[in-house]
Amino acid sequence: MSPTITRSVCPYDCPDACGLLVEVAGGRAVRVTGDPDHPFTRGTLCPKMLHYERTVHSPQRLTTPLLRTGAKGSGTFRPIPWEEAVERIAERWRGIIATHGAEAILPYSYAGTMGLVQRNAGHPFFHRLGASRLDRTICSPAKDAGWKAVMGETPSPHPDEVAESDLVILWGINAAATSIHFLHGVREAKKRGAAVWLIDTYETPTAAVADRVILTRPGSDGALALGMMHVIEREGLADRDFIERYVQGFAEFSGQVLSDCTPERMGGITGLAPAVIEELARAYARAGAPFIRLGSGLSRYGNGAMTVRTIAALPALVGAYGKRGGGCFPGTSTGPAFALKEVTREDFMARPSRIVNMNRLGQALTELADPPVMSLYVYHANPAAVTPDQNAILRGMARDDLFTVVHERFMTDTARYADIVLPATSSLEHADIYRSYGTYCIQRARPAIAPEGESRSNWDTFTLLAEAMGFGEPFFRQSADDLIDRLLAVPTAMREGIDLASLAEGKAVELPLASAPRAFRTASEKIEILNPAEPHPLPRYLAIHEEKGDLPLMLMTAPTPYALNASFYELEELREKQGGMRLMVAPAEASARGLVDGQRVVAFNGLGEVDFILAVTDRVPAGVAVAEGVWWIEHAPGNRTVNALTSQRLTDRGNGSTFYDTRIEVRAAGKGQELSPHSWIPQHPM
Ligand SMILES: Nc1nc2c(c(=O)[nH]1)N[C@H]1C(S)=C(S)[C@@H](COP(=O)(O)OP(=O)(O)OC[C@H]3O[C@@H](n4cnc5c(=O)[nH]c(N)nc54)[C@H](O)[C@@H]3O)O[C@H]1N2
Ligand SMILES: Nc1nc2c(c(=O)[nH]1)N[C@H]1C(S)=C(S)[C@@H](COP(=O)(O)OP(=O)(O)OC[C@H]3O[C@@H](n4cnc5c(=O)[nH]c(N)nc54)[C@H](O)[C@@H]3O)O[C@H]1N2
Ligand code: SF4
Ligand SMILES: [Mo]
Repeated sequence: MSPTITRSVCPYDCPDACGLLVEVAGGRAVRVTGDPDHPFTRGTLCPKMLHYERTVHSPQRLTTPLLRTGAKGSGTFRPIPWEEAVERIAERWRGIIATHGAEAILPYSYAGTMGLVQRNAGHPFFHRLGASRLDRTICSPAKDAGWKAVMGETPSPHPDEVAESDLVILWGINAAATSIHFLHGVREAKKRGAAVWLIDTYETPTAAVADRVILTRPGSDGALALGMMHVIEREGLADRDFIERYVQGFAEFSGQVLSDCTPERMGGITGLAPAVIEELARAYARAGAPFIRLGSGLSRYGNGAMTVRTIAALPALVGAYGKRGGGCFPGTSTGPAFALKEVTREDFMARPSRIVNMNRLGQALTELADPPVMSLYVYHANPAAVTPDQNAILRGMARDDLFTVVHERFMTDTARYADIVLPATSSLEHADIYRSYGTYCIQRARPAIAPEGESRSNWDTFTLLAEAMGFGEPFFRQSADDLIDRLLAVPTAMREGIDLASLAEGKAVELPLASAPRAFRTASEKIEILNPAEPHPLPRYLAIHEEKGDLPLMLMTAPTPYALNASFYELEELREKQGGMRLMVAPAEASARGLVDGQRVVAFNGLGEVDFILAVTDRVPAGVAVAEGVWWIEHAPGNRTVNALTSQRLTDRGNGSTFYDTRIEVRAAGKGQELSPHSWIPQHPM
């Protein structure tokens, strides 16, 4: 029988949201390719998704519910039927609610799947239950806060507009890993003669497309932008006319802040020579349409929101926000395209319940009182791997009195600590509707194949749990497709005029770009360099948390091209491409410690110790160490992974994570200190 082809969408937390073509034969996905009709991704896929069918039909997929039979974390379970699993969960929850109240139950979810219905499927259920709410701030809320302080709700340009720029700055973004399709427009710009700069803390694979690689000290990019703006102003290169018409507070900024931000002072903070800052400022100001593609890494510091805010001011000085091909692109805000409250149903809450910051899960599980967290329900997230302060989380998850349910596709580090594991469908096995944070496309996906084994989607699992908890609302008896239809039935300004027939066929459809150029959607209708609503009304340099830390290396917990957060570690070929769980350092840092390439080392700080394989490379400057990827413990050299080194401290604004604001020291893994990969004994902090 010849294969049938179904359109689908890449469900992962990636700005590109690729269109997929899925070949199905005999009920199995046999090949997955890029959809050439997708307006932004144009038929190419990244290395992670070239064999999505191997993830979907992996022999490691969970196919039945499991009940824990051994110690927590041991990974010993026995299969049980769904009815029994659901009944056990409902019974435990009833008991916990009777003793501690419903806020003793904490849901934990993030972005294993980005589809609007499956991603948010638990919200109505937990709102109805009265459970604690989760503040989902692990990714980039500081970036959003910093951007909004200057630009409000001003939409970003179309990502392909970068092709019309003559100076592209990839600022704190490893696009070769995290947004490969954006590089299409960058290459087009290069063909037309544009220069490309990369500003990062080490030489990432994205350096291959850059003409110029500028390495700043971690967390210091705000100072670089301030130094550039000082030079632009001092040398009369600012666009006075644009500033007068479209910018609020430039005179105050120039007088109170910029005057002190000499290249010498800012060079001291960034580690760049003053002459380099001057050169960058002149080239930036002289470009016809400079385009900044802003990543999120630089916002994951104690000063992250302020850094983004400062960078967002730079294009205003030279009028780049008014030019086609110019300005700044932090991502797209396509949230208003759908009335998501139809899915999340906050109105199901009898009263507003407690909010727990997801970055502080370790604290929540070990320290929270009134009530303590007595049950954790994790779905499409892997907090034991991806969330800061792994030791605190594992200590919490090892609590015998904590009732943990994990809904997963694989036996992750988190699932190993569950009392009950529920098997989840992959995106090819359930329906959803997708938007994107790097494009203006939306797309509806229908299941291409039947669920593997007894796996169920997030939505279908919450309908079962709702029934078991006796929730009578008809809302909980709908199918995922009913809910998608409902989302599409509620009109929004952003979706006005879209091609509904193509959407129904499963094709990617672009939202029309709502705003005319130079409509700045802020309170003042101007670019707000001065924002009186902010605690600091003007941008300025703020220090990072670890500025005065006593350990010598700043740890970059960066993305790898061959995994996505802690996803894709089921595929051996991708693990091999990463070359194992490595820590990269400069030759001088290795030799100062008597360490050599390929050796097993221990990275440590006050929070934990993690074994890595050392990679000595001059792509990393002195003072920095780089750990790409968030490995599963079962594939790590030791018994912890990178987030045993990261802290629960938050960003200046937005309550975000501060993964990169981390200091470590490194030593050789000594005899007797070798950690066995399967010793699942939770450590106590040193
Ligand atoms: N292959 C792959 N793709 C991914 C992911 C992945 O893990 N792997 N993750 C997905 C997710 S969840 C997200 S949020 C997105 C974006 O994920 P992000 O983590 O925002 O990744 P990038 O935007 O590429 O930015 C990270 C870059 O910032 C750099 N950086 C860190 N600190 C600084 C600094 O102080 N200054 C400067 N200039 N640079 C700094 C890091 O070295 C790194 O190269 O990518 C998504 N796509
Ligand atoms: N050291 C370090 N840590 C990081 C980062 C980093 O760059 N460095 N990045 C951070 C960032 S930006 C983010 S956004 C977070 C991401 O954190 P998470 O969203 O928790 O990360 P993922 O690894 O993508 O884990 C998602 C899990 O969802 C499962 N899953 C996929 N689809 C479904 C489904 O339909 N249903 C269910 N029930 N499960 C499903 C997958 O099997 C996977 O194990 O990680 C953060 N952690
Ligand atoms: S992870 Fe990103 S680049 Fe790769 S297929 Fe998915 S959407 Fe496309
Ligand atoms: Mo993220």
